Amino acid sequence: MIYLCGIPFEFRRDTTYNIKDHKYIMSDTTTPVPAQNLTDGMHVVVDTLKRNGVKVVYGVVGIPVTDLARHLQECGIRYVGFRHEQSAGNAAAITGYLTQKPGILLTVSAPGFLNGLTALANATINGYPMIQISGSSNRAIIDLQQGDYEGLDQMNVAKPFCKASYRINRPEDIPVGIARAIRAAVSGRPGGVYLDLTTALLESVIDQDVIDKCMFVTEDPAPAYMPSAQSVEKAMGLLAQAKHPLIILGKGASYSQTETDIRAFIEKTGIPYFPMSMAKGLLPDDHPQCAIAARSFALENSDVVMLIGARLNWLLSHGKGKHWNPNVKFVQIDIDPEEIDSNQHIQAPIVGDIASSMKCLLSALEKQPFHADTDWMDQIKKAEAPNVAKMAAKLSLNPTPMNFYSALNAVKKVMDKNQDVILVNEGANTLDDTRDVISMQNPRHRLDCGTWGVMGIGMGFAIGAAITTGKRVVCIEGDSAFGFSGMEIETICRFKLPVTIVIFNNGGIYKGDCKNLGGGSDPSPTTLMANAQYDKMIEAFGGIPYNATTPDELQSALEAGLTADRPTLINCVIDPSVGTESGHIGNLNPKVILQK
Ligand code: ADP
Ligand code: TZD
Ligand code: MG
Repeated sequence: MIYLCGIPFEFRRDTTYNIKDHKYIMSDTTTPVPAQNLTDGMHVVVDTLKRNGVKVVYGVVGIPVTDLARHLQECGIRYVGFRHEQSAGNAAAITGYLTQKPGILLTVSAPGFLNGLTALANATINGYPMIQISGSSNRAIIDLQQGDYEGLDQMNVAKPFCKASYRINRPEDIPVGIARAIRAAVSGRPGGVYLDLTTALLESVIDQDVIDKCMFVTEDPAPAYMPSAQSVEKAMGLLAQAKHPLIILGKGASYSQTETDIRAFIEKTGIPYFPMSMAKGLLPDDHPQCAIAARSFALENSDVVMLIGARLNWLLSHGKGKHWNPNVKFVQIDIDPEEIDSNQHIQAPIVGDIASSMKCLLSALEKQPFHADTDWMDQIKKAEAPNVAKMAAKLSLNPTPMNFYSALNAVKKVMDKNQDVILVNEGANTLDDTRDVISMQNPRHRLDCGTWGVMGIGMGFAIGAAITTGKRVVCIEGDSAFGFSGMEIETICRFKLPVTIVIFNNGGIYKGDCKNLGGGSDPSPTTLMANAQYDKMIEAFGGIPYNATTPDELQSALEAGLTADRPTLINCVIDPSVGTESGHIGNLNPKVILQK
């Protein structure tokens, strides 16, 4: 430090590549700059995130981002430290889904980055906006593959797994780099973005005046995308003429937070609808036009299906096959023009954001009202009746040990009285049966494995949802599914989050009573420990443990969990013999002829 006229001055340092040391280094320039006017890349990153409205960052620290996390806290951004980057990434992804703003994941270089990448890819596949910000090591050494500490060409590795992958190399590019990341994450179809911050960038020193001149906040990062008037008109014509119209709501509709207009359109047209898994609750599941209990009948018999934020992917058997009327015509509202015709010919595409599109549809309906034939709704209700009776019969049984349905019957009693609780759900049977049994009454209250059917979202989603909404969260977890993110119960306890975890412990992946076909003493590929006491795990961190072997015990443990002042974990003992291989999607397994 030097003093000129009593004012402390420092030499400004710029990032340059030093050939002798094979390193990016800070080289002193000859221009003295007042020390109070200097800043560094790390502070500029934090400042830019704050100005862009980032409230929470999820991550795991280490070289070179530990101080970055400290500065986040220092400037009032909440930092939630996890035990594994994948869970932190899942928390960021679900924050994006719930808020329409990108959730932020912070990771260290190479292995930390890769641990987070699964969550980034999952976010991209599902349309959750998030940004994975990762520290990275020395570019010169990485590019020549000379073996740096945690060296990896992260920006290029990330590219196939996200919407966009950027690296910021100069501190004056930080505002524009973060703006590009935010826009890429939330505009169009939302998704994951990777942002690479080198150590050299984080420690680069720059005049605050220079930064002030290039600093800005993104304006309207997800602009409205109006559909064309002709596309709306064509869709309305098709729907008005349909004898058996049907609306399918997907998680794009939930994401768009357009439930009021969607409900108005459904009620004014009298068209039956059903929600995809995470769209449950967008309209209450007990809505009189909800056809969820007659899903197959509705699909087989509909002549015009309108998809609102739902893709014709494997979850809808690609819009063809025995589940579909072969002559069905489609209306599809989607923000992504490339989604149209991706599986089936879409006769009436509406390319636009759902909020704008629903407004246009409602005003078209005002001008030319129509109402679906009420006989069609009656047919659906008739088709529903035997399915509802079948489910009631399943729920009424009380076997020992519990099966999925008797356990879920107990969960249902509690959830029906606590409709504002957010439900996180993963597993195979545990996923499918919970979706069928537990009705949702509020939008964005059911968070699950999504498009990939991925295991491991449980604790990350629970933490992200609890932090973002402040609401209580109940996780219904298969025993295998829980294992993927189970260590995060320490994070849940450390942050004192209102989370209750119910583990459906049937001792295995799908079921717990499978045999080793080789006859040896090793457990079978699907076997886990049926006698595992998962409840003991939460005791280690000061949470409240429960063990439930009957529906009554489960019900009272869950009720207690929902009013407890600490996180709770219920080990729910399920008969190891009752699960179905792969839950409801066993048909996707390769068909081979078993020898035994
Ligand atoms: P689900 O699994 O519930 O069927 P998908 O994730 O397959 O839902 O589909 C969601 C669709 O919604 C995606 O094709 C996506 O492009 C679209 N989408 C997401 N947000 C919007 C929005 N705001 N406006 C229009 N379409 C959207
Ligand atoms: N790994 C990842 C990341 N995702 C996956 N979907 C799987 C593996 C394969 N898998 C499923 O598709 S479901 C499942 C696995 C391992 C677990 C099912 O067992 P569970 O649930 O205990 O969670 P049930 O109730 O016993 O069926
Ligand atoms: Mg299981």
